[in-house]
Amino acid sequence: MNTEQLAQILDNAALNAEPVEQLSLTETFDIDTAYAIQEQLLVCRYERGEKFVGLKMGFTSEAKMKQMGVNDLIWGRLTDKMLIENGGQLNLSEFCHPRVEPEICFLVKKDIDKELTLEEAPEYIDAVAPALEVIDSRYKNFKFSLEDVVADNCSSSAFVVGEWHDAVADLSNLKMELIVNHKVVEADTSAAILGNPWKSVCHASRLAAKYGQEFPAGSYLMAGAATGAVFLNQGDLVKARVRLIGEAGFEVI
Ligand code: OOG
Ligand code: MG
Repeated sequence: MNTEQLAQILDNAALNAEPVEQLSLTETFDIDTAYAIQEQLLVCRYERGEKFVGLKMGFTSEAKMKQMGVNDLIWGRLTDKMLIENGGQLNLSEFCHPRVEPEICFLVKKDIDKELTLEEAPEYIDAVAPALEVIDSRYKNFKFSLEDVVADNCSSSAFVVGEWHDAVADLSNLKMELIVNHKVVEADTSAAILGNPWKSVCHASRLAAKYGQEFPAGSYLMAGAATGAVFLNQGDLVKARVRLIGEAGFEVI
């Protein structure tokens, strides 16, 4: 099958909220082909009127790599349809088997068109916010190879961003908690994200440049989860709490 056909399978799985077999069980494809499938998958969304709003990094923490059995950084694209307003609702029936994880989100201040160093990164970022990412693998049993998950837009499905704060703060060691129904279910510090979430901005800039993805002012960057992800259930009240920068949350209906 060609990349368009493979993307179509994943797009249908997302639209129908019905997971499919891993592509890698029947197809052999490398990581660059996986990114080509991802790009094609986004074309399907853009054709339905969705708009690109940013990037997300994945497997930036040991906890996530261990949980999912993979060992490399990945990146995906976010659209306006994936954004749930802070305090809003997520409709469980629109997802296959969603999980949630606590993150930090950056807001891009000026177009990023090259690989940024850690020193340059703050110049390109306007603000940071606590955030939650909802990941929903389109593969049965949430099981995939690195190529599979990249083709599936890195399980991107929804995200929530809290209040923006000046991006001046040292983000390298902030306590991060995932709270479900008023109970802390996962916790770590922001150091779990590559030792320092600002490094996520550098990697995102490198990968966007490498794959020719525009990364304009006003884009979001989800830096990657600090902890493992947990499955969502109907009625859950979910919150991310990040020291100094506050909370973001939603309700599962
Ligand atoms: C892939 C997405 C990983 C993160 O923050 O590490 C990710 C997955 O776990 O399904 O978003
Ligand atoms: Mg994530």
